[in-house]
Amino acid sequence: MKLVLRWFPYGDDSVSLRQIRQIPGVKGVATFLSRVPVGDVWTMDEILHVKNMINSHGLEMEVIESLNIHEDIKKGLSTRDMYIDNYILSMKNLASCGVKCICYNFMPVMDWYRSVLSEYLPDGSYTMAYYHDDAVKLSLSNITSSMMRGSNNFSLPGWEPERFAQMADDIEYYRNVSSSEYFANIKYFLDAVIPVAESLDIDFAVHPDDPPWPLFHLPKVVNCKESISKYLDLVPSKKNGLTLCTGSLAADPANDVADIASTFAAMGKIHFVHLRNIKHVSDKDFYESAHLSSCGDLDMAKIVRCLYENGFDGYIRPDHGRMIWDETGRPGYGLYDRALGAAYISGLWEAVTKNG
Ligand code: CS2
Ligand code: MN
Repeated sequence: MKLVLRWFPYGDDSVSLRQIRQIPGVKGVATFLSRVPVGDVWTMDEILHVKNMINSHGLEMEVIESLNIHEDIKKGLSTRDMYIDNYILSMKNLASCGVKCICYNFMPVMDWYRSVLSEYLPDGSYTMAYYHDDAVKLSLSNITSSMMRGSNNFSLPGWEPERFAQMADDIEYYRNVSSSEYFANIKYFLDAVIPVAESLDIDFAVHPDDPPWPLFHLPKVVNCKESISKYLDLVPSKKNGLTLCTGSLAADPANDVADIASTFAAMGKIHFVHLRNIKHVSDKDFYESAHLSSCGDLDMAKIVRCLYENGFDGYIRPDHGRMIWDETGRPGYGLYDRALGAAYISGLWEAVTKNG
């Protein structure tokens, strides 16, 4: 297991590489080239620029989160072949720079969504939360403006303001796309990229839908054990794997995350883990708690044990943290609570490896 932290380059992070280097146990960062427009090739120059910066702080750049997929690929438009060619070139360049794992998602139009980006908790911290009734009654423009307002002037992955103009049309477009058509578009993409991942020895790790139920009637892709299997079976290969995001999957109380961890780790299909905890206030309402089992609904020790006992040997990162100790920054991505999460994960891992 290798512990990493998510980090955003180009000055778009309140947390520095120097600070990350000082978190015990953290070996590297998961990062991405946010200034390359989605669909363009990640050139060697640009990758090396970021990699050298990371390496010069004694950290590794073995995980990319995310190499995002152009909407034309998701929609299955005729332009998709060009974007897939670009994607493959980016993969090749990343592999030559030592990248071993690519996290991505296939969610249409938007990445994750929370209805509250800064909710006050009784212990005086602030966290992100999701209230389903609010989420479904808001218009898209209410949602985009609340994401903008809550962003603290940092880019929120998947919610880059330049995408807002297109979002309404895209949502309309998907009204006529069935789930099976959408999965055919996924398969078309995976058929092209997985053989390349095999030849480059790069692990490909799809991130689950977050939240795991439809908003704006958009197709859902990876939101439960069955849909994970369906996705991974589209192109059977060790390289076609999963980012096990515990908080995303656990938002649906029907999902048994420990069982999902055991099942797919045993198949060698979990390449990357986002280990975070959430606390439900009702079936579809929750807030993001501190990482400890005692703070949320997830049995984090059990999940770690399931991963370990089933041979998991990939990357783990703490996921969203709360804002504590008066820190300000990108929602979910401050230093302190994620550092506590990292220390906790290291402790769980040491315990399980030493005690079996
Ligand atoms: C992340 C996702 O912040 C988050 O919620 O887990 O944005 C994740 O990076 C993407 O879905 C992966 O493509
Ligand atoms: Mn995640």
